[in-house]
Amino acid sequence: NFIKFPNLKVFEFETYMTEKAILVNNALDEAVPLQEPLTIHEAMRYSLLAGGKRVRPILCLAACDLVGGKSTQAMAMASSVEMVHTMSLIHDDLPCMDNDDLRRGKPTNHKVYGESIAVLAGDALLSLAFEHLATRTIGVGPDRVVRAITELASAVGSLGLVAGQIVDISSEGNQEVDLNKLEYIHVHKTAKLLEAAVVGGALLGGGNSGEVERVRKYARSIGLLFQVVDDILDVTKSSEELGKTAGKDLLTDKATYPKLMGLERAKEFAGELLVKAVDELRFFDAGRSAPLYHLAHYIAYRQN
Ligand code: GRG
Repeated sequence: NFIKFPNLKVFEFETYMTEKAILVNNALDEAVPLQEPLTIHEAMRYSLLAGGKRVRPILCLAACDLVGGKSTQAMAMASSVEMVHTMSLIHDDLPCMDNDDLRRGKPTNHKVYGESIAVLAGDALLSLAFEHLATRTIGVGPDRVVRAITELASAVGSLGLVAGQIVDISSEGNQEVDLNKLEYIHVHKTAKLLEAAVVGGALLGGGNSGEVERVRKYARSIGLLFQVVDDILDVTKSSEELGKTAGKDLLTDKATYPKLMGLERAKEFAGELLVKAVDELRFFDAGRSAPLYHLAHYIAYRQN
């Protein structure tokens, strides 16, 4: 629980995560009240409040704190990023995409509400995310709010999440996926939104352009790290479950880091990305950067 940071201050990471997750959950609960038309708001709340690690909103709040801002300044952005993340999960689970029955340990949105409502719940969350960021951000000038909106929009659109998803879909069953293409998919599907969360938090917290660009680099490394670790967990978890040396990753067509570079090299690559990310933090006050330092380690060493 207690990890020492260079200035010898003790930072209690689990408490930090729990406290921030509670703040985020309360903000999300308030942002999407149960109102008429009931079914759509129920469906939006079902997926939004279904748990989840809340990594993106917590990164957003931590980046705001890093540059000396108050958490309240970035709370609307933190909620908006989680709304976008949740809508992408709802749509990703649809029969026309991954056709998944379970998400966050519960039946997927379309399994409970049907496909039409699941599509609309995703659309409504995406729209609300931008309205919420534009109208509910407090204590920040309009120029910075517009820049945060721009970061989020570009992370989501046809050069962001959507780009990653389309390249992923069109690569299915394709044996030719190489490391460059795999990196493209992960950067767009995963890293872009993490980047928007961190950069948005720093912008709304009052960070200067040097600080914002440093946290952008930090975010790019942890975004890719998140996915490399996901791929490694896919192999190691399923190996444990199957009691075999090769996990499900090695049995399917899907391109992953362990498959393309070998498990050991993938672990080394994850280590390199972690070092690269935390290196960007040495320019900041050690106390203030402790949350982002520990979040990078959490992403690297998480078990789910
Ligand atoms: C954004 C307009 C728009 C459309 C969506 C479906 C789609 C296009 C994109 C798919 C994006 C996707 C599902 C990426 C995977 C991201 C990812 C790593 C999910 C898992 O994140 P965690 O582990 O999950 O943070 P929890 O449940 O903890 O939040």
